[in-house]
Amino acid sequence: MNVKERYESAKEIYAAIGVDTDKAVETLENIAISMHCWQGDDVTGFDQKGPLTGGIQTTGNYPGKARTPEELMADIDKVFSLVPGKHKLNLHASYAIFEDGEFADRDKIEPKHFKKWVDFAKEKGIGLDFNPTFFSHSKVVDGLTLSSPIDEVRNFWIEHGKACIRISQYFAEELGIPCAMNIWIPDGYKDIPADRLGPRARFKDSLDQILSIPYDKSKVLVCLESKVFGIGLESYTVGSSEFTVNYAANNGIISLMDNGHYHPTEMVSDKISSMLLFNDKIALHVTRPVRWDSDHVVLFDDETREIAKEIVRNDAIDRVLLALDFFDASINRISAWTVGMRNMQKALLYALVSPNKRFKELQDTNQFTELMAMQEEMKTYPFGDVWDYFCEKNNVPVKGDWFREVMKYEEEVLSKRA
Ligand code: RNT
Ligand code: ZN
Repeated sequence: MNVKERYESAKEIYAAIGVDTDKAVETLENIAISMHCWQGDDVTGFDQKGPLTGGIQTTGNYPGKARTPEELMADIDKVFSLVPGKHKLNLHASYAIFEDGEFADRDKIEPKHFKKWVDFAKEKGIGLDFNPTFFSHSKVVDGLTLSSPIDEVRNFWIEHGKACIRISQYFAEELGIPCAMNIWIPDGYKDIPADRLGPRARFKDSLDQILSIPYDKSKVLVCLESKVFGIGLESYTVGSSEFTVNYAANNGIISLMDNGHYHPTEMVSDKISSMLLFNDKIALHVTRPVRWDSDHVVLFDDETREIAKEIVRNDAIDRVLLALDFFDASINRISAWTVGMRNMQKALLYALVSPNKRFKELQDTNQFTELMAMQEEMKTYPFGDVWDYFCEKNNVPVKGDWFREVMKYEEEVLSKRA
């Protein structure tokens, strides 16, 4: 049986439990995931030569990492050719492109330093998202940025934040697609602080100042990402969950939850419903924490599926800004990206072909025996046939065929990068 025939058979099997697979496929086609540019070069960026700092880390030295904007764009292009549907590209400020010896520090970057990215996005017909880069820079003093007690340091980063809002609005205006701009700062302390309030008060004031510049809120969707700890910042982080959720709620911006940023048994999938009840929009960084915020590649695993279910069955597809955030330098980076993107889509499709209404009814009528039985049965439904059809319909390789393309690209392109 070919892909289409297998799909037709699967469609009948799903229809028998009231699931419309055609509709699921169509819905998935319209979900754009924001793909992070930083998987391609281990979060290095182009604006400075120093190491990755900020309590995050890439490990591994698989050959072939992108060294220039051209290489990174080519790699992203390759990934997009292997991932079904149309998505967004998520940039960091550190990926500014300077030409002819020109340089602007983070407090002085302008839209023109991202023109090449805009041209790239226009060519692909995709939107851009953005992130100020509050790490990997000499102005991060004693591990602090927007919460620094040193005025000069704090002001530098406030100017950076403002510059990034202007760049985000430029993206939105050029591309006609709103730009999500996510603020995450690494600020924190390795050991028990003597003052927990002061840094948070300074962070709050810094955010107020950044957001005080005029900008179009329908074009720039400012998000704020929390974190529980970082490497070398084990005892205290300024931008904790309580801080960011409260700040966002009180200032009309969007809370961003990264599922690597909580205690290991705390699940983002369980937080989504509460956040949806009190917010028009929420944002996510989907990643895979292994024992800590290790940013492993997103798999088709329980938590990814559970996150997808919460988005789909709560009718929140249009209210959740969905982005990926991982960086694995130990494997082929094109493959890492492709696996993560396709898995996020698989998780969404899996949720879309679940009889969600029926399951809710079972819960509300206390039929937990049947609920468990049915949910387990779903796991061996012909989901793969629907996924394969989705890939074929969207003109990307079916099953593992994409991997051959990656190997060919490795041989022809990546292996030539000395
Ligand atoms: C760090 C945060 C943040 C970064 C990226 C590079 O823990 O998750 O989102 O990973 O901005
Ligand atoms: Zn993140």
